[in-house]
Amino acid sequence: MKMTTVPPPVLQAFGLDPASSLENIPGGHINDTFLAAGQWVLQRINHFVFPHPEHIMENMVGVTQFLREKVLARGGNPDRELLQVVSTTTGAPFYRDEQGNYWRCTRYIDSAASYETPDSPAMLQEAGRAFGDFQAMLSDYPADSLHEIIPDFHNTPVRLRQLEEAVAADAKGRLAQVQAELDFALSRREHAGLLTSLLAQGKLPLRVTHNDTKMSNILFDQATSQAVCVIDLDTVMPGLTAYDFGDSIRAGASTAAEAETDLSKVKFDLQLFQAYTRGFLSAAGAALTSTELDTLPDGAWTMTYEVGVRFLTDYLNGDVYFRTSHPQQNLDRARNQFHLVKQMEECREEMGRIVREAAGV
Ligand code: GN1
Ligand code: MG
Repeated sequence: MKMTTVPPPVLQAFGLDPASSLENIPGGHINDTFLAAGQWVLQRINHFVFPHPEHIMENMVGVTQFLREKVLARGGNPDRELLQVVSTTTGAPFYRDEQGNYWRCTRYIDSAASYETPDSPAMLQEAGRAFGDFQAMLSDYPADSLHEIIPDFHNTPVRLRQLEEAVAADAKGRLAQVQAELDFALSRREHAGLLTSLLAQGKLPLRVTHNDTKMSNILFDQATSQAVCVIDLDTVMPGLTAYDFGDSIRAGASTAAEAETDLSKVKFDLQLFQAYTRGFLSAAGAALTSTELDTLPDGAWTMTYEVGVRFLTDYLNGDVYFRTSHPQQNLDRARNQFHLVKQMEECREEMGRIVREAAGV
């Protein structure tokens, strides 16, 4: 259930005045986020989705400390360029309240904002640079020390099996309404396993990736329009470059947000694709293998298809995972994503050409 406020003991646990001003920060489908006293971001970690919030926080502390050294070494400002985990008064990275809810606190980064969709290709190129840089900086992070926060998070064939389980159960009697979307998803089964099978065959390297690289997980400096900070480190885990690249494309190279229900406004935009690709490869490209480069367009297709499958699954299950604000929202989201998938299929070759040109190969 969505929390509408922060209980005073939570504020006290982080050494904050229990009478601090509180503002809800909207966005995100999973956690509840608040700004306290204009300077602290308090988040309730959804522990239905994340069964081990303590593992998230261990990963987050490890990754931010590691990145801090890197940012300092290149003369950057870690207080602005990185999330900073604030400990409780007893030195813990999270607090568990009397109801069993897990809370964390980070410092608020001011004069910066996040966006659902880019205002311009240049903005998306900046987002690409920032996510590429994030991946490049973590290239020598000890991946074995990371907890796998959600097993099979981007294992698309597993996501498809979960959809089939939801179909078999039809817990809310919604199956009859989703036949077209279901046919769409199942008819693409073969392609769904492309990345996982290349990984299993040892043809793609496992890297430390962010795994939720949507446009809104970047803060842009309001004065300079530069991407200052990558946020939402909940799903930093070993993964494929194509996941991070692809998830950004699905969310950034569309002319409309994921919440748009008028599909005539939802267009996959190759100019935006090119902008993101240029930004991402300018920061991460040097390290990528040629197979990784070849699979970047497949990453875009796979991540868009996968989240569509997840929305559809959740619709059938009765909206138990993603927060919704209207009854058919998960079905609407699935339609929006499948609409993009279809368009991506029509420009697979052009996407490949753009990647090769941006990589200079
Ligand atoms: C969820 O909560 P949020 O919005 O950061 C989801 C992502 C999806 C995204 C779709 C842990 O992210 O995987 O791509 O919604 N996060 C989790 O908008 O499932
Ligand atoms: Mg997230």
